[in-house]
Amino acid sequence: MNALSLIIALSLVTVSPALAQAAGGMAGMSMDAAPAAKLGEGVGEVKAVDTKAGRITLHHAPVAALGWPAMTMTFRIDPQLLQGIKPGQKVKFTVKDGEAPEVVALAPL
Ligand SMILES: [Cu+2]
Repeated sequence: MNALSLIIALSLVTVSPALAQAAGGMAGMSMDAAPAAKLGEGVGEVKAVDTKAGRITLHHAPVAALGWPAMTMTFRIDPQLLQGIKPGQKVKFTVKDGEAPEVVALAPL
């Protein structure tokens, strides 16, 4: 290998990661333009259900994916998910974060 081909080989090695980073940055920008709703999974105890209003109050354990500590809070929920759900039950749930967080999946433990 002569000196010129060594330089070409080295520059290929160093350019490739830079191209990969540029592609990653562009993907990140498109995410910012249309942010996806953040989902988190948790477990908790049902404190209250309001089928008419489509609300559930849960005392939930920390939700790591959303950075939430343990707390009691009321969520929006599709009333269909509340069938058979009663206060005192332990449940696992998936919540969609936002201005009014919504439980989008719910199952007894
Ligand atoms: Cu909470």
